[in-house]
Amino acid sequence: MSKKYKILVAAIQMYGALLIFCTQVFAQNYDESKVPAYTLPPLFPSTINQNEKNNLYWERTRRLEVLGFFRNSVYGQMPRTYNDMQFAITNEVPDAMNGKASLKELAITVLKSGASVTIHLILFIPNNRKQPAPAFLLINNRGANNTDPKRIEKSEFWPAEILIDSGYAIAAFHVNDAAPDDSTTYQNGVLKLYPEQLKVPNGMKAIGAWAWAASRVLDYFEEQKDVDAKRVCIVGHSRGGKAALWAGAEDKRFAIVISNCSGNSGAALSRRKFGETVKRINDRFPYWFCGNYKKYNDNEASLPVDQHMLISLMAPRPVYVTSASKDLWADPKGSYLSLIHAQEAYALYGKPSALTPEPPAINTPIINSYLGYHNREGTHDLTVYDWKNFIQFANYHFRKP
Ligand code: GTR
Repeated sequence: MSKKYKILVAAIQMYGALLIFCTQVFAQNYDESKVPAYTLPPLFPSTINQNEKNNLYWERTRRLEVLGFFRNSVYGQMPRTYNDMQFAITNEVPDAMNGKASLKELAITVLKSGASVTIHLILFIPNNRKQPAPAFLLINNRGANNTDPKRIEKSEFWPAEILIDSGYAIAAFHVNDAAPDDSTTYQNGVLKLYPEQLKVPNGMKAIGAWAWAASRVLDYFEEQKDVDAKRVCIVGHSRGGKAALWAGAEDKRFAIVISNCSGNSGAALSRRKFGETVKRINDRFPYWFCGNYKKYNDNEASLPVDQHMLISLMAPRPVYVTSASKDLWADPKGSYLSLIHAQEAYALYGKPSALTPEPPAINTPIINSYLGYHNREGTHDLTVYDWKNFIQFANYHFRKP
């Protein structure tokens, strides 16, 4: 091949790659007037009698059906069997944070059929307490430096001191322990216990594994006396926020569910196709959701669910959703609309919501409500502003002064 010809081929290849990149980056819609007309799947099918639309029917029948749709079409199955689980304390500091907190670092190891997975937990518990402390558990999808147990590095992503000063225990584990956040290695975690999941189109993938791990931390909380396992708030940001919602849907023991900037396949309605879409997320992160989810690429209207139904699965437990004003990729309006449409499920339990028909102004949180929300000024992140509102929300629901 001549040199000139090689240069020409390379140039054509580069041009092609640039074209694909541009169509991907600029193809998404950020224009509200271009949101397509859509019909959301109803909470109850139209065949249901009016007098069956109650919380008993929801709880015993319809909720399970909706949960099944999410398992089969979006997040995959949530296997529950294992042979053994072991909790080993690997480090303990009774007078951390100038004596305000006790630090416990733990290895939670789950064993099944000769395979094992270990989730490392970092936990600070307030020392000034008369009873087991309510807690926040973060699914950490960013660097481990954000949850520094030595507190040399203090990150807004996990402002542990603020939580301790507010009377809460604060815990975190890293997603990579449960499923490395990588398309080639995500199997090297929880899925070692459940390799059969990799062979089926509705099998668990990374987000399912992260949610699974959050439940094992809750198993640990149920075994000890420092943290009140009945008052645990599960928190996640972005991809971690998607996992937090899925954990809350699968595991009713999470008392409060908090999704920060979770966007597409998290809190935002998929059918709006605003910002990130189902196709974009599946193309870029094929290992997050089950194989079947790819059937809905550019085909959201066929999904048996939309994300308001994921929020509905939490009812009657409190849910707090956030957006950031400049994070249009995660569709702030679509996230708020999910909450609005989930109100129907909360109404079945007589749980009021203080949501206004239109999204609230930037930096105007809705706290005193079973469905809470704020749209923070700024970009895609988890900040002290967000955490302070989570604390207010938990204080309100746990009736703390
Ligand atoms: C983006 C992805 C989002 C969100 C985000 C994050 O690249 O498109 O769905 O999960 O990453 O986790 O920060």
